[in-house]
Amino acid sequence: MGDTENITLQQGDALIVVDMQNDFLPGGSLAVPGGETIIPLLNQYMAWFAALHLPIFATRDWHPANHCSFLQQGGPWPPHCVANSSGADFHPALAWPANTHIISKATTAEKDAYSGFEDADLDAMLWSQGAQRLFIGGVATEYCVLNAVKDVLHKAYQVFVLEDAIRAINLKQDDGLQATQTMTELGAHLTIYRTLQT
Ligand code: VGL
Ligand code: ZN
Repeated sequence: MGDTENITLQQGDALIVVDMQNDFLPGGSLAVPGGETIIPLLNQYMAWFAALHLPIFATRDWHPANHCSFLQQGGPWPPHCVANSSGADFHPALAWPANTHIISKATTAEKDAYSGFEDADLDAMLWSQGAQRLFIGGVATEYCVLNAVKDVLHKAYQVFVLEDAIRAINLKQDDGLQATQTMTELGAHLTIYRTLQT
């Protein structure tokens, strides 16, 4: 499990919740098994960051109906998260604090983007909020979470992966575990709710 030292939340910390949309959750077209089980804990993380006036960002996959990652266009995935469809909506059980910033990604047909940083918006917003340490949870561990973590490490943020609030698709059995290992090898810290403090 995660690093055992406690982490004190402070100014400059930001929370990023990755792709908690209906299509990525059980019942959706590209469901992450057990993805809905992390919702209560994500709500707790969000409430805590909001209470400390720390910024919260939600990324969402937001594809046109003819997106290049869809099977009919020769891509690897069934259609998912088509902009303005119910599958693209955030799961209704998520309790977003009032000023959550929403970042849409992979919004054009020709280009896929597993990370909310490829379209630059998220980086600019984090920068303007003075963010230095990013706490990242959501789905899917080995796609969007992994790629978001890689991107932010390149940009010299410190990264804390919320190990108890991520879930993997696991097309291959160990994809999620391997992604978690890769993230730590690249310099991300693993953390769990219990180790955070104020
Ligand atoms: C994702 C597959 C396709 C993700 C997005 O958010 O992890 N996975 N598009
Ligand atoms: Zn997608």
